[in-house]
This record gives sequence, structure tokens and C-alpha cells, in this order.
Amino acid sequence: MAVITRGFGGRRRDDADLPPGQYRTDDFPVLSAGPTPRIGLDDWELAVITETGERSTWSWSEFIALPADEPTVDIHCVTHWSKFGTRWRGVSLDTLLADVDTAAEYVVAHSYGGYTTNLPLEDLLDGQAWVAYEFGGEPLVPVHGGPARLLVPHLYFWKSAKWLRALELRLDDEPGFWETAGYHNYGDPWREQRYQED
Ligand SMILES: Nc1nc2c(c(=O)[nH]1)N[C@H]1C(S)=C(S)[C@@H](COP(=O)(O)O)O[C@H]1N2
Ligand SMILES: [Mo]
Repeated sequence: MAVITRGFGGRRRDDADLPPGQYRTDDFPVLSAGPTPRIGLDDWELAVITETGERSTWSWSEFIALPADEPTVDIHCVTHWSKFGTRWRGVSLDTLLADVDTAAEYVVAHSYGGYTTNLPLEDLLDGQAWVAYEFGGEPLVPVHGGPARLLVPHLYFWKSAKWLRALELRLDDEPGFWETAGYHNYGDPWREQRYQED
């Protein structure tokens, strides 16, 4: 697959765009804690579940009919690689949560396959996060989280849950898979928040 670096606009990218301790790669490494789940689009469903147990769900056809954005963003993995100018298509969390009534301040993202990761709700709003289903103009391939994954580029990429199944809105914070294994609860690459003590 040709990855077109549209969005660079010819601008030279340099170390100013690289968070501390990161190196730049043009590859797209695959980082998965387990096997790649295969979810047929007929069986796929995305759910938002509020703290009172109210569920909003989208089938695949409902989901891709929602207004979408095409963000071009830099991504930063805690294993030190960063990839500049990645181009996605996805539905912003602002759109998904627009009609959801909640007092929650935290979110746990749940993946098909069992992976979880936690984030503050405010980090998912105001154009900061998407549920992405295309990469580089092509449907998102399973190893990279297809049919659809969370995309939260301003935090380390482990927060961008692949094979997203549900967003659980919570009043309290509940650490996810890597967060309970010693990784930082928040994970800001610019403050190099890799591990709990950072
Ligand atoms: N469901 C799920 N999502 C996940 C992971 C995972 O193991 N399972 N790994 C995370 C980590 S550590 C990273 S760096 C990115 C890697 O995404 P990629 O494989 O598309 O590069 O996915 C994140 N999302
Ligand atoms: Mo990662």
C-alpha cells in the first residue's frame, strides 16, 4: 500500500515535532498484546455505555453513515517510534457522544479480544479523538485495528485501542490493560509519561 504523505505540504519535519526519547520511522509497526480478532462487519457493533447503564449502539452501516473527518496526525508509541503525517478517516468522539447524556469524567475503551485502556473523557472531545476506519485512503486492515479503532494521537499510541467495541463512560477512573501493568495512567508523550513513576 502506498502511503501518500499528503498534508505535509512540503513542510520540512524535524526534531521539533518529535517528543523526547522518540525516533521517527516511516514504517507502520504492529504492536498487539494478543492475536488479531477477526470481526465480520455483520457482527460488528460499537456501543457507548453511560454510568447509568444507558447504551447507544451503532451497526457498521449506521456507523459509517455518520459524518466523518479525515485527520492527518503524528502518532507516538511508548516503544519509542513515532510516525509523522498518518492519514485517517473516522468519526470524531464529539459526533459519537453528541446525544449522550452523561456526568462521567472518565472512559474505558473496550476492544474485541479483551484489551482495555482508560482515558479522561475531556481528552476525547474537542476534535482530539476519532473512531477510525480508514488509513491512507484504504479500509483499516485487521492488524492495525480494523474494522475500527480509537485514534487519540496526542497520547501514547497504546491509548488508541484497536478493534474498538465499546466506550464505557465512568464517574471514576479505572486503569486498563497496560495501565495496570505499570504504564503511565495518562501517557502524554511530550512529558514522556511512559511508566507509572514518570
Ligand atoms: N486492542 C488492542 N489495541 C491496542 C493494542 C493492543 O495490544 N490491543 N496495542 C496498543 C499499542 S501498545 C500500540 S503502540 C498501538 C499499535 O497500533 P498499531 O499496531 O496499529 O501500530 O495499538 C494500541 N492499541
Ligand atoms: Mo505501544
